[in-house]
Amino acid sequence: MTDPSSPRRTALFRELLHSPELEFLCEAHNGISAKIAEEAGFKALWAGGLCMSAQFGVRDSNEASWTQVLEMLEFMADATRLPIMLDGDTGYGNFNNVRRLVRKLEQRSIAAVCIEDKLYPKTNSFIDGDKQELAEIDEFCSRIKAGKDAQQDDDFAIITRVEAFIAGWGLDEALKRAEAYHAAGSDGILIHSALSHPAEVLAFKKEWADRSPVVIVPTKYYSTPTDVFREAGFSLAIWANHLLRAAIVAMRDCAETMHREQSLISVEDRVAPVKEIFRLQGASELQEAEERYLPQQGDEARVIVLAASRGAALGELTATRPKTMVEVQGKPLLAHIVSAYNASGIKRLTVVRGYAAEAVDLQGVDYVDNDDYANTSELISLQYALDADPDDSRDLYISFGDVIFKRYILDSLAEHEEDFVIAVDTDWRESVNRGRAADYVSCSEPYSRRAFNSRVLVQTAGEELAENDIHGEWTGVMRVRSSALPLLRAAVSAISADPSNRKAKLHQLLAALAADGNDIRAVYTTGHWLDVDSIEDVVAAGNFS
Ligand code: SPV
Ligand code: MG
Repeated sequence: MTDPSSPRRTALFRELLHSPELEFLCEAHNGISAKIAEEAGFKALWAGGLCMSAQFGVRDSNEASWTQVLEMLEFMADATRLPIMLDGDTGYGNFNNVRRLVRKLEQRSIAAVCIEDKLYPKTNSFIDGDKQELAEIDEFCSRIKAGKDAQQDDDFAIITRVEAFIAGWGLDEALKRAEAYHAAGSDGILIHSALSHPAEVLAFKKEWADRSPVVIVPTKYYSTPTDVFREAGFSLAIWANHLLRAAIVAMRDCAETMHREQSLISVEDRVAPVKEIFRLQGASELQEAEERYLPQQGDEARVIVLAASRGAALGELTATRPKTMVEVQGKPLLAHIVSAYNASGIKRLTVVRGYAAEAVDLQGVDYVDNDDYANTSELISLQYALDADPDDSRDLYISFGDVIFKRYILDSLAEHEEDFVIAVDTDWRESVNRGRAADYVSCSEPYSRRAFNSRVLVQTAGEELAENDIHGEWTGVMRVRSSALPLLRAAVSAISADPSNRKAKLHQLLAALAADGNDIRAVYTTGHWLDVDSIEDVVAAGNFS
């Protein structure tokens, strides 16, 4: 959106055009080059046809459509506050195309357009210029008149480019044309020359005097001292293609070096730091906007991972490290757990360590130590973590340090609104058959296709439930709404207050919460998680995918 406090770009451009000083326009061909030219101090930009088409990788022969050019201009206008003059080639057609072009340029805050007296499709003036056909004077004047009639903003400028010298005609033809264009309403004349000295443009300026501002493009007569242009009284000089030419040299050098050396070592210091790209893009503004518009960190969930136990059944594997650091598929269980949460966008994890705490050293997570791990169990570890962080502003996930799971389990817990949500595996019989300790749950209804859609609540939980009452096995992943965290803290404290509960497990907490009438939503899943209690489990985890 245009900042109403900033001056209109059309007015700025008109000021430059009529300023008594020689002013300069720098070529730009996309958003970032426009920004770079602005930061260098230029007061206006030239969106040149040569460079705009070249950056698309096509020829300066109207191969890029005018709407493709328009789209790029929009990026350029957004990237800077500078007035931009479009090199509008021949106006992309006749009077009708010019008036539509002018309307579209004004809609995109472009300050001026330059049109040249040739025919569509045009050819660059430096390619066989003397073979190029000029437009009929009257027909070209109709383009100028239609463009001027179309503009809504009185300050929008139409500069007309006289190609008489380029096409091999002399000064008289140039002057005749300039006179006609001036009479048709042109705001200034761009007099172009392909000579390596400024004789043609100086001769024109001398005769033209100050009938209207005169613009030059000294690409070919670059060695002329700028004071010569000043003294002659030119209005604007356009450095028409130099940013692109600079970029070509730099890009080629970089590409060739990387290809040759198969390494970045020698290019790193010769290229802009990535941070510089961010700055030019205005990345910091987006960060500020995110703070203003997006829910803040406080809304993001956090995780407590209970990882204090050794897992003695794993024998040698846990001689010097706890179960959570046993490796499966090349990394510790804990790293799998952290990855699953991170992949769901949850970055704040607190890991409760106990046995061989020093061996639990993953980066990027916080640690709380349960030094009494030998005499306590899951519930007391949870209490340590809750006590260490009184912040109840985010939802909480509780996870066992020896349970790995597919990320979708987290996503399915997040879908439900209840204060407590747990994932319950319907494939529980295997655990019963193998006689292993598991957190069984009894629910308001067993798993069925119908239960998939209904609100299944946990009625109780325990390791010793009667087989008839079991509907599933808790996977060890639980979600607690932030609003229910005070309730969770109270339930944990109530259980731990009884010294006989030092070894309480979390199924006891689930049972107590359910018994108190709290809704614990059970989300049925089948498989896709694994707890590691034995050597066979470690082997099975190797195939977990
Ligand atoms: C351009 O920059 O596209 C121009 C100037 O029109 S010139 O290439 O010299 O024709
Ligand atoms: Mg051009």
